[in-house]
Amino acid sequence: RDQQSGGSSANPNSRTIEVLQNMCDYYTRIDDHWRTMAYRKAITTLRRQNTKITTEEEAYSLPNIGRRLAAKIEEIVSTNSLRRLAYAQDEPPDQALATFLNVYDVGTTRANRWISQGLRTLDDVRARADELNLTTNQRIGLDRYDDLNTRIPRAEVAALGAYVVREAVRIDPGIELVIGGSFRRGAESSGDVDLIVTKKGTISAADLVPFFEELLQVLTEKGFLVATLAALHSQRYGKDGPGSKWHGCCVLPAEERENLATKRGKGRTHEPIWRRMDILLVPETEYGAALIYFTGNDIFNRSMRLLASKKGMRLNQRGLYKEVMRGKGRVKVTEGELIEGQDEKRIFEILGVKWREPQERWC
Ligand code: DCP
Ligand code: MG
Ligand code: MN
Repeated sequence: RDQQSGGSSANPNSRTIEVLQNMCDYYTRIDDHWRTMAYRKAITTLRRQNTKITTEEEAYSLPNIGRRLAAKIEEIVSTNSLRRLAYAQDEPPDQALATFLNVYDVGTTRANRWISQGLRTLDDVRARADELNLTTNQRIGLDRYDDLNTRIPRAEVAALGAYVVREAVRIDPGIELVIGGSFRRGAESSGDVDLIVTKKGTISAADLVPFFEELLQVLTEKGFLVATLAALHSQRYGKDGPGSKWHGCCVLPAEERENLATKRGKGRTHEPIWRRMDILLVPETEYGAALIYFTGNDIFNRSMRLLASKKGMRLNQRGLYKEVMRGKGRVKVTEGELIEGQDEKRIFEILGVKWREPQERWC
């Protein structure tokens, strides 16, 4: 048709489209999905016009163009540019963005919204906390910002893990607990403590729930657990996803902090530092796959999963499966048959990957 054969430069709105596209690229960059979509739709609409759209009213009468975008179109046509764009192409203040992204439970959309609202520091956010509709977790993230952004020395990760082990075996001597994450990979310091909880004879995460609920209660009573950020969701027990995962914060008891400080040759310890802890409940049957997943790192995991899929298999935190059969339209026909879940080394073997010690899994 005309539009195709004429090429894009023949479109009477090509300059407008070009400016809008720059805006759209900018909003894509800052993860503003809502504006990205609005701009994309407006661009599509403009591409379909055979006449040049010059006024706000004209633009507004077209499908998928709102008031504000219509006004911008008029501005582009009359000035050959857009004031907003000059601002947009200045990247948002990097420092503020980085700071906000380090608040627990704050993602790029929220961080960028705060920036567009003129907020630049944590104190700006705190001052307007009431109007910002913060989640409970974001409040914790703000209140404990320094704590939660302080790395945990390896010895403290070990001490925090040992504390949980002590209480866990008191409840159930059959429980096994491993510290995963960067600690298992040998890191000198970690961002959080990742714990894998399992027990011989269990076949579902649900088997561990009664024990775990008791453990949480004890650890909370003792003042070790100080916040829950994400609890288990019973309807998702045993399913893929966060169903068997608990996220929260803990602190090392004063006594043990003294011990650590003495070992490091430092004097008295001050206030306790809140530490992030993630706990994964894993039945014995999924232990190997969970170990791989929770040891990471994330890039290593991605490459293992990619490799599995290239070999017609699927790897997730629960096991290694035969790839699902897909019928017409890529509809799943079967869930895929479990090949191996329990044994970490076997999963490497079946995938044809030379065994890598956790310390060798940095990517
Ligand atoms: N993981 C993953 N993909 C993600 C997040 C996590 O595969 N998007 C896996 C690999 C990680 C493990 O979970 O190693 C634990 O996640 P953490 O975020 O705790 O990351 P690390 O323990 O590796 O590092 P840190 O020291 O920052 O906690
Ligand atoms: Mg970790
Ligand atoms: Mn973690």
